[in-house]
Amino acid sequence: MLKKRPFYLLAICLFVAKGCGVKNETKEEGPATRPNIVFIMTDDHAIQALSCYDGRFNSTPNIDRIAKEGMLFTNSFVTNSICAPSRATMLTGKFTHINGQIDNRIKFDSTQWTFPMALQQAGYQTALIGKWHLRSQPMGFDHWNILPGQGDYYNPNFIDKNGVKREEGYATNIITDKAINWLENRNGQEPFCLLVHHKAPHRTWMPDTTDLYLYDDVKFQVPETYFDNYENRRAAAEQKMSIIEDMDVVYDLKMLDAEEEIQTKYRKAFEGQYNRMNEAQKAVWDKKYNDLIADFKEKGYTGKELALWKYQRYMEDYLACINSVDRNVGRILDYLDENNLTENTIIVYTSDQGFYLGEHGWFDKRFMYEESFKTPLLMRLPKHLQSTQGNNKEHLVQNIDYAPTFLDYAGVDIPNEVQGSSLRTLIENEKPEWRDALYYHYYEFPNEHMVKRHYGVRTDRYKLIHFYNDIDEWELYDLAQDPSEMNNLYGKEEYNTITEDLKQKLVALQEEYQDTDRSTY
Ligand code: SGN
Ligand code: CA
Repeated sequence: MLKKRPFYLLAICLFVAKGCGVKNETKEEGPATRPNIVFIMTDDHAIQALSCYDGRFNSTPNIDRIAKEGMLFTNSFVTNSICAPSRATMLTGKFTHINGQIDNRIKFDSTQWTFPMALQQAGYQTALIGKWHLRSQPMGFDHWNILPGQGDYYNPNFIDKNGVKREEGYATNIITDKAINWLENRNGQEPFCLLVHHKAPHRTWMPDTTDLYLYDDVKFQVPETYFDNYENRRAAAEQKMSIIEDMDVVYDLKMLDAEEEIQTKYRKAFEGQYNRMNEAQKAVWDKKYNDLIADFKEKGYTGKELALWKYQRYMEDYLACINSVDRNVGRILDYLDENNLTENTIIVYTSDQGFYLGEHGWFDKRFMYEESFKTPLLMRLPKHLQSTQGNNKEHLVQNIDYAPTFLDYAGVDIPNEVQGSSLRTLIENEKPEWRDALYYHYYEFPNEHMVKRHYGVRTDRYKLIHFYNDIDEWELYDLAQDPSEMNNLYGKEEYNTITEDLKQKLVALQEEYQDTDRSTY
């Protein structure tokens, strides 16, 4: 267990005036107003699609600014790589078997303790805008305005305390407008915590009309593992998230031809999304896609050619959605600058998990392999809280750590049940005491994409995974030698000692995180 308490005692003394938003003074730091928090989260944003992590595909100058002026966490992970479980993990600082949200199908118990609730009780103004996806009514927020379920890209419905309302425009822009509007009209006396949670760049990757032509002339580098044959990896072989096999030409890749000659399984479903657009939006959209559709029909791709065409088409739309996110993050940063808020605001950018951009031939997430186990994490602190320890943080951090970090900086006590640790420990200590291994547990099987249930452990070098339920398969990877996780070493004699060590670590983590009820796995 990590030691995470020492400075809370001091913090509690400083903030005895809990609940009435009193400003505090400390001798070392001058006026120590409690910092505001702006927590921006996107949905399915792969670290491969952020230029501060990976320069291959796109440029995200506004998001990168958070890392440039703050910190980039290069080993940031989730506990359970799927939407609702990740959101519940962040809100509670607990693994999903503890907060109950083990998959997307369950309704979140929003009466349980969450960090927004704790901040609200401590006098923070709290707001949530955008995707929620937890089914229950949000609690702990003075203001909330959310998308129903996954939400729509064009002219989306929003729900608030008064009901449902359709709003004209593009989701990423509207969510940002609403966030800025809330900032503009908030009570300027107390600190605030604002959660800006985008739908983008979630499937079906519908770009804003202004971004449609962005990648027209770009040919994206196809990942080396695109034509993976999944040798020695049964769970990987049995998934249904392959770009080649499972990505729908109409639903995912927008080949909705007016002649209705392209008939696919999900054509009707995409028609529903297309028909949300108004006539003006449709006109701009059609101008772009009609040419592509005509070309696609004429070429009549099959086999490998089709597989490669699909990859390029997917990347174009996915990255165009991210361009809108980047532009809108820029708007928030500008607002904070222009209103003298930057110097007392913690800004965090993350995603609910990572994503596959063709690695192993996939889209989607769920697996404990690196692309979906990792998630972006960028954090900019007010100057007086910034570390002198350098920009990149390489420690193994996880989304259970966000809640305790926010509370720590806000000077609010962290309940013992919280399983994560405050990142402040990493930021302020040269040699922090920190975890040397991560635990992971994914449950949503059988369901869409058919990723088997699994749990595992990852150290800075090795990863051990156990797939269970309808199979019983172990996988072991040496990430230093095989970062793409193609070579399953489990069962090889020369790795027996390493395997045994990892199994011990795994059991220790299951005990530490109280995931020992074997009847559930
Ligand atoms: C939807 C998507 C899936 C995706 C899940 C979970 N299909 O069901 O591709 O894996 O959401 O995503 S779609 O046809 O509705 O686009 S999550 O981010 O919400 O967990
Ligand atoms: Ca997601």
